[in-house]
Amino acid sequence: MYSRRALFKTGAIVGTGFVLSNALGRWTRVHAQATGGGTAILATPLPQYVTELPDLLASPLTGTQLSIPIAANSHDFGLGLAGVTTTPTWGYGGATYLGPTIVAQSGTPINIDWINNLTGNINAHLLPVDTTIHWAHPSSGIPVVTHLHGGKNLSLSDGLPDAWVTNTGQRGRLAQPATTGSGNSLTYKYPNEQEAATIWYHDHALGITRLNVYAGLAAFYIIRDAFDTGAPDNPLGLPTSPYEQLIVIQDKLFTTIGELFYPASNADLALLAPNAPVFPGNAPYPSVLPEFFGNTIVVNGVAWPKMTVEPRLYRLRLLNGCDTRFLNLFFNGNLVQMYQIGTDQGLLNAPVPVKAVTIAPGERADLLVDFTRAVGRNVTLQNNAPGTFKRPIVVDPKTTGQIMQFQVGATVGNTTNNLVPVTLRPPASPTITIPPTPTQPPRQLALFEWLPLNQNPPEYGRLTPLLGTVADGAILWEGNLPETMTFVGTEITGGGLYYTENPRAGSIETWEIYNTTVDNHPIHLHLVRFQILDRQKFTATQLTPISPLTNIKFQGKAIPPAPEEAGWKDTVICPPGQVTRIVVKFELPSEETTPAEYVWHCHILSHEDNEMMRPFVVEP
Ligand SMILES: [Cu+2]
Repeated sequence: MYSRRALFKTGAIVGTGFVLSNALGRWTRVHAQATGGGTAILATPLPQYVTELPDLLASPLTGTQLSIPIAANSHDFGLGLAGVTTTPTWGYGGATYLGPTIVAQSGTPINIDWINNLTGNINAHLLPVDTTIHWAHPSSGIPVVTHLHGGKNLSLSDGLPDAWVTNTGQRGRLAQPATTGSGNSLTYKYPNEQEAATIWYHDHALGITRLNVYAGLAAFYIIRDAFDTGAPDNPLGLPTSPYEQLIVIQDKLFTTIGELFYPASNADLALLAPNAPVFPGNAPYPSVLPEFFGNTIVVNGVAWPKMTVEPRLYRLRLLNGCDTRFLNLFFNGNLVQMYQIGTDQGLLNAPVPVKAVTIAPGERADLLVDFTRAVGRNVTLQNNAPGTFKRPIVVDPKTTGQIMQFQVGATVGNTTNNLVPVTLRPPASPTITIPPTPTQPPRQLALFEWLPLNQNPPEYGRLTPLLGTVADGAILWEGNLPETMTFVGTEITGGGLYYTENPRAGSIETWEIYNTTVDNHPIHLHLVRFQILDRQKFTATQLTPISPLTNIKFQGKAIPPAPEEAGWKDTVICPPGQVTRIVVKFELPSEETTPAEYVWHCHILSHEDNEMMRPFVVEP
């Protein structure tokens, strides 16, 4: 392990007081008002419930030797704009947007060649790229790297942010050596040594993930096993295709000519919400945002789709693929009954009846949805989560409050697997017991947000979200690189502290994540699955908002997860002012050797791109 050195040079606190991140003006999404000279943002609403939901399980990739190019394309989002047929996009494997669903079998490895066919330099990106933040900084080409989110991955095949590759053959410091002629690909092996689960693959290139994903680089990876087989005779009695559907929900902004729009300046934001600047006057153009919220809901690549269903039981496997927007999903009335059957990393012990389902960016919810009583009706899946719950982001009931519509027919074509199972963990399948017993003392970590005054590379005083530890305070992502960031009276540097989290292979640790910010943050750990132990309010003393936490006092009881959250997870919502405790077993794939490097980070893409990420290393 690297030596632990004091990070902080705490100087005099300047100014008249602390600038609290919640005192910042945050932008509020309102209906767009196109102004002269700027790019016109599409005013909503667009036509809704016209285009049928694409079936992402209709033609999955099932091979074990795959070659998946990443390329520019054009896609019909079903915007219904006069004169607009398609939108410039990116996709995996020839898809016009998103990518082919990969169906893997537990225990059967898959090899994938990820080929970067994105031509041109960074100014050829579909979206404006902020090159002033800590990012991949190739000297040519567009960097991409594919991470299998939820995969028990080999470190060199994990898709770490520094493992990017460009079409011109440039490679990040953690990328594999070039294996193909032009060197524009990464050859990854996925052991699939894990239970059936709804996992997904998406771009993870350093400092540009939010834009690459927004352009289209995300898709499902479904792991099947002996229980959740995906076949009609599966021993769990779960509905199967076409009664099983994969649903990825994203929010977007479009211009009036149907192009994707991603704000990058105060002027851009003024198009959306006048008088809501978020950047200091000296911010560069383009600039990373504190958060991104769109006004158009896109499901499986279609704006507000419909799905024609039968009055029977369906399995809907949901993914929040938004940059920042949390989702709290529900049906009005009581004609439709929902049961949560699985979380990020697999099935619960038994179905849990739910009225609503909350998923943060990166999280998945596996549901059974019974349309039997809605025969002949149109029922709409709705959302009422206000931004990240703590932000003044208003949900418009007509736009971001609507997800998609299910148009329920009169007759059932097939009654197979039409009953909600009693158990999802038959005797042969290990049940989930909470919590597993830790073998190590708790690891105390913390989430921070503050305004750096300057940074090398420059940060221009923009709000910066950071990870760190209770004892050290905030630490830069890749803390041993020659970077510093000066906050009000406080400079933090790497100081050789490349990583602070060094679990031993096979150990079981409790991670206590203290959230000192005003935001909910969905925290994701690569490699592992974990369980939520509990959450508890706390107070602590800090010299500055990025300083170490002392004098921690807990308030009230520790609250265990609700039954529908008490399954295997890889991403957990950490509420502000609370410690979120998770229990993690650091189990490596059988072929992996130590030390093996991974990362943990916030899954708000605008946060992970702007420093809210840290390496962790599994040691012998
Ligand atoms: Cu965050």
